[in-house]
Amino acid sequence: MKSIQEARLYGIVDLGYVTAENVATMTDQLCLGGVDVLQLRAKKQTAQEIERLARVMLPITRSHGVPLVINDHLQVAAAVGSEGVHVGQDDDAVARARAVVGPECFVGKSTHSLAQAVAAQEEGADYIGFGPLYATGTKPDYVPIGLNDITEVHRRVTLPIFCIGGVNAGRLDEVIAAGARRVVVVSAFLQAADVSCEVRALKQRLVVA
Ligand code: TZP
Ligand code: MG
Repeated sequence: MKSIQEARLYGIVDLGYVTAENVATMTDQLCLGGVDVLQLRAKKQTAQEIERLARVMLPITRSHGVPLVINDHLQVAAAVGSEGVHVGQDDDAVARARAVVGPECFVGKSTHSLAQAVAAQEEGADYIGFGPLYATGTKPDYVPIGLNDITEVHRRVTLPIFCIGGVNAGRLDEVIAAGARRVVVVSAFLQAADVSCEVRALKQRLVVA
């Protein structure tokens, strides 16, 4: 199983783009392409349905050695024994998440500013998401933070930092040039004509960077 510390490319199976019927195929394609970690993000589904989908994904992610992260739902993460759980600024605190999911499960946190990134590290998160860098339909209500703080966040935060929000193949070079070492890609992968090909191509450019 890959660790979150060594991960560079983070994919998300977001039910805003993927139907429940396609979750297994999409999971397999993303893992085949080479994502290092994969999240299940389902904003409109019930906890029961999310647990069902997580149980569909887990045998696939595990067969590829890819850790599965459950977004928002601590109880689901605990019930299925996922490798990770992810909380946002308005969700449970990291300590609360850890109390529910146990010591084996890593905890990630979304951050939208330098101050939030530093606070997440102090709170004890295992990794952070940092963004949205660009405006994105996947998280439409957020003001993009741009690329200017990427270098500084890497100075102040020693945790793995996954830059997120509007990242795609066309923007990867400028995101890396701004100081990013790890990225999350959602819609650009889920909407690709050939998902595993898109992942593989982007991963190659990230790994050498
Ligand atoms: N958090 C910050 S931006 C974002 C999340 C979940 C969405 C990223 O999706 P995309 O499609 O890669 O812009
Ligand atoms: Mg959340």
